[in-house]
Amino acid sequence: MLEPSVSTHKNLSHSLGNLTSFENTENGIIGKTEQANFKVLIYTDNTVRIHITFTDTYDENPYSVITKPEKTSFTIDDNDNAVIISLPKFDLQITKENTRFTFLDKTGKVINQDDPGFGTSRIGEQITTYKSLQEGERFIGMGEKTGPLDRKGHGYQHWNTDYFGYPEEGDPLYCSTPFYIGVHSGLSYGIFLDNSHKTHFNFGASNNRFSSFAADSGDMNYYFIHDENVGEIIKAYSVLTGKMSLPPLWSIGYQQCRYSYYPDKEVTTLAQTFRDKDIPADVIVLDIHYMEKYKIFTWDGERFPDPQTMIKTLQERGFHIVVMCDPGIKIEEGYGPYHSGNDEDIFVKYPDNTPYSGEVWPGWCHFPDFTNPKARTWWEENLKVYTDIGIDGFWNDMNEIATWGQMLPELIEFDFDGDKATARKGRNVYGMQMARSTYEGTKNLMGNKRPFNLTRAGFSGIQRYAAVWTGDNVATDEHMLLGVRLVNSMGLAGVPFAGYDVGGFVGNATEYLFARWIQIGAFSPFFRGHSMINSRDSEPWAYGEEVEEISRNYIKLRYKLMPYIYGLFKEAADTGMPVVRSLAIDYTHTPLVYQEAYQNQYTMGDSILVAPVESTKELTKVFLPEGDWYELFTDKQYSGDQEIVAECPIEQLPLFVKGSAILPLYPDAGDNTQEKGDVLELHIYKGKESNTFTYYEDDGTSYDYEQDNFYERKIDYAPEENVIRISKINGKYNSAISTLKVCLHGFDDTTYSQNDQPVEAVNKSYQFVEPISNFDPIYAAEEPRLKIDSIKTITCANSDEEIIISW
Ligand code: NBV
Repeated sequence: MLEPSVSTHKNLSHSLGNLTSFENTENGIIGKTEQANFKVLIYTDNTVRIHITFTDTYDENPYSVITKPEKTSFTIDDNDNAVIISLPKFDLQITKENTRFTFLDKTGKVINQDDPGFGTSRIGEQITTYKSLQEGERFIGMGEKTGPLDRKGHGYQHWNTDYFGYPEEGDPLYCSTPFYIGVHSGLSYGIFLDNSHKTHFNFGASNNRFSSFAADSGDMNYYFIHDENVGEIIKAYSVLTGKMSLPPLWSIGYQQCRYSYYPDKEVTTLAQTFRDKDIPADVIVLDIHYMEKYKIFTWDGERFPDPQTMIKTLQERGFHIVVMCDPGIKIEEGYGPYHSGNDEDIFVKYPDNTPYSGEVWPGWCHFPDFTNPKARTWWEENLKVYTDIGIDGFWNDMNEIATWGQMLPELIEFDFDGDKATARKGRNVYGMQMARSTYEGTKNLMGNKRPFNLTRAGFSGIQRYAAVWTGDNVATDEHMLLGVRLVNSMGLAGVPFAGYDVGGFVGNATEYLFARWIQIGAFSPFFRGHSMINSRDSEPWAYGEEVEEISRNYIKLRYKLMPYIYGLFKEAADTGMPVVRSLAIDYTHTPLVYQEAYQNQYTMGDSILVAPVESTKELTKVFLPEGDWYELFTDKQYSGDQEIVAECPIEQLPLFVKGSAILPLYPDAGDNTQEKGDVLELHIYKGKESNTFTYYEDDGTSYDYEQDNFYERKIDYAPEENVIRISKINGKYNSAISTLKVCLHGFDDTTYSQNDQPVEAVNKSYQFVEPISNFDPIYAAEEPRLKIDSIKTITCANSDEEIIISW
């Protein structure tokens, strides 16, 4: 084999060359190589930024990273061969020959290192960093990317793209988050390439030597994160790019959408049908047909003569309305936003200063330049037509920018907050800046109310402004499972609030496909049924009685679990930890997690394991990772670290609860998220590890929680002490919960006490879901299958005092 040597060819690829000088700065070093300039900036104990330019200036993306380097203790050692920067969590070694970067853990193990032959180099304007593949290395994350959980052997691009009915390996899709996590030898690290140009990632695809990341232009500007585990890496990335703000509670209830519900009568009837059929729901979404000829900020006067009254009626029935807001502004004499947009000069332009026109739903349109602060203010002013009549949910579609022909000219120019950029740099952040304008604008307009915002396109940091859904999926089993992977992958990339079109957007779902999708969707952060124009009806009752019962059961289960789910959203808002977690987060170094058969499994929080399965299967293999597990519906116990065969007839999604789990639940949840009842059940599953969960409640709609107006109780389960502690109340919100029921799963028959007084632990059977009608006569005489024979229930008044249950 030829020994690697540094390329000396002219005009082919150019590498950094030797390190020629460097100096210490407050936050790291700045240095020069024979070919380039670079900076190393230490952000926190676990995060360092490497910024390399082949020019004399540094190119920045002002939109993603919201933090500055913190005061962190580090040392710099300059020896003959290398500069070594030691951070609390890892060391960075920069060789003087060829300027190669190697990251080592505190025991000296290589976490990540430049390919010795290539390091960082450029081909023309394109700049790439090559990393040696490590033994057994896997790659996860990258957000909305198709393909397997372990991305080893695959390559991807980030270039926001409208991809109708994308195939199973289709790439790139709508939303770009150039952040991945590498794992090997018991170690994990994250790399975020902070460059909004088109980027390319290669995880050992068509080569067995390197992984690489490249940008078509701009600088090599990446953040390297290393910490104990994947969760800490996601949190560190969320420190850099920001966290989602706590969404309104109603937005995590069930949302019903289609392209499109109209006229108003259909919308109100739809809402009433949910109530009549006793299927909880919080939201109805209005797609493009509510507008007059698809013109944003207008209403079709025939279909919706009096939107204000319609919205009021729906609100009285406990519904919120989300409206579609596309970016295209129709070029039409007499259309207000077209004139005001022109007058205020806020449209995206060609270099000759004429506005760019692209064709989309309303016809030929101009597009607000959301990277211009003036355009953001203009957008906010226009959104007032919605907020004035009580609309509190918004949906940003087509913001890649999608236009007929799908060839957004690269020469169009964006303001880029005063630092002009062409579409080559601006395209990937356009959707995110639209989401920002919508979120910040409606937040200002709505006073103390939290808006909900959903977007299709986005870039790293999008979580600060919107939930993201996976666009135009297809009604097939494969797409259902792909959607799960996409959402899990978005969780790995700092976007906790994500979901897919339940039932599939393109095509027609079969009865059982819809049933399965609703079951899985009930365990997705964003939960919305949606389908394409001219497809079959796709509401929970549109697929026959059996599927209607299944849908009701699982939607109700979601509402019962709302205190658990809302608690996870609060955690996500506080830390960036995703609501749904690929098993690769908590069981990173367990190879079975990455196997094709198990790669779609995930946990909601860390306690409920969901095993998504096709609609056609009645039995499926499930991998239970280490720990003790209970089947949710029956309490059947399993020890972990084993593959099992689980039953999954159509009414049953395989769901498991981890030993030591604490699940708060509203047994009397009603029509929507406002109706919680006054009982809180705390389901505790006997296990070996101690565990804590914080029950969190607030008014669900306002920002008062920022002023302590919340209700919080910490629940601790300490098996080694035989005790469950429910802390005193924290916060000043007045909860309507008057009764606490502690429901013990797998606990022994023994004497239980509450605050040292003996207390009765009543044995009861329990059902998480209603038995479905007997569609099959064979089961006619049978007891419900999905039933727990006995749990022990201790009922306590919800007093302010600490409650201690012991045995
Ligand atoms: O607004 C219509 C649709 C919408 O229903 C869908 O969810 C988006 O992804 N939209 C795309 C535009 C056209 C789709 C063919």
